[in-house]
Amino acid sequence: MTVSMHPQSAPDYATLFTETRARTHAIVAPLTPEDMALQSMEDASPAKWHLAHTTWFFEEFILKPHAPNYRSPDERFAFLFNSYYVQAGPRHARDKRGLISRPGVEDVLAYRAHVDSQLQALLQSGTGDTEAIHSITELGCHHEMQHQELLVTDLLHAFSYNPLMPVYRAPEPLETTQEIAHRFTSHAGGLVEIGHDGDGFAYDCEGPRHKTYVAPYQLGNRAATNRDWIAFMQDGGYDDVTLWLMEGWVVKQREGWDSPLYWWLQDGVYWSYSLRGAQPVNLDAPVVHVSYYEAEAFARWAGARLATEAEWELAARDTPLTGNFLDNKNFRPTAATESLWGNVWEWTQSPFTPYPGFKPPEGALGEYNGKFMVNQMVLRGGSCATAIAQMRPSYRTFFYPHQRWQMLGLRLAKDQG
Ligand code: AVJ
Ligand code: FE
Repeated sequence: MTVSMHPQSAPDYATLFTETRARTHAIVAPLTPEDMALQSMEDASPAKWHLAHTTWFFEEFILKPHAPNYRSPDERFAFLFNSYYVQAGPRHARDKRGLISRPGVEDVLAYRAHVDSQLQALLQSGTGDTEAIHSITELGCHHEMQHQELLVTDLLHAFSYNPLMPVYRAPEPLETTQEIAHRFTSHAGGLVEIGHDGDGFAYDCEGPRHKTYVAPYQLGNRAATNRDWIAFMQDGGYDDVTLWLMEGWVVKQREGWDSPLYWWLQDGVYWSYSLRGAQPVNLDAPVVHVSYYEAEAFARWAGARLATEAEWELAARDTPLTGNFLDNKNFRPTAATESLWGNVWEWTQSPFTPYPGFKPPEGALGEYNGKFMVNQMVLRGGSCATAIAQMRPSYRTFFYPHQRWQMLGLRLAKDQG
């Protein structure tokens, strides 16, 4: 049976905008200006930059083209806060974002307030190309939600370099959790359709909806847990070349990986660092901060494989959308459940390539997803850093196979029979 997603009435764009912007502010509320300037690597950005870039997005793609007489508080911000849109003009070096001390946090917050009031006024006025204004407002809000997730993961990465191991949110007592036995559930597959069905918001890369053949398959009832991962480690998983893709083995050797990111061994017990501080690893929580290479080796060790994105999407359509998301404010995975959703993004074996018939939109916004369709892998399901409002069965995110700083985990799959 397929649970159809609630038919969407026209969203209230002003409310979506207000709520999305407010959630971003809530995430940075506990941070100091020094926290907000840190950039720990090229893949990660300072919190201050995320605040400004998401604001630039609304300014560049809505206010400049659609608000008569709009004036930016500083025309030079476009150079600093354009991420990668070549058609939107030149931009600052991505790996040097942490060197920008000015504008300071206060100036960036003033930039946000300016764009907030101008965009609200435009929405209230009901004038201009309202169809474009509404659809790009919605895109801008979903874009900002993606950056809320990046804010969380980039902050964790930056804090992880601090020997004091800062606590972003007070730790909770270790959960007493129960192990859920791992088992496989069977799925019929068949000639099916996947991709966005046109109802409600989706990114361009989620369509066109199209037919694909899925052989009968089995899917794990839960994500791989830290307990499972320690078994893999103790069985020599990180030292057994036969389990690894050649590329993965090279990266593992070079980086000296022998456990997930943010782990260490202390008096015979594995500990990890999260935004809740340093704590012993929760054995029943999904493993997180593993690369595609590690996830793929783990699956081979377990006598299984990673799911394809079609397999994942089919199963997700029958699963109610509940789980540990950003909205739950845990900022780390909690004990695995039998939901497919939340906690950790799950690596699939599917490359991030265009669906049949995909054409990126014209203009700079066509650079949003389409130009990244090589060498990255699709992940499904959302994580403890994802706003639940972003999730739907067709949602596909993507990362490079060596990356680990996002909330990345896995679920096992198998061929039927
Ligand atoms: C889809 C998560 C890979 O991190 O660059 C943010 C999200 N796109 N701004 C990324 C995104 C434009 C994107 N990922
Ligand atoms: Fe962005």
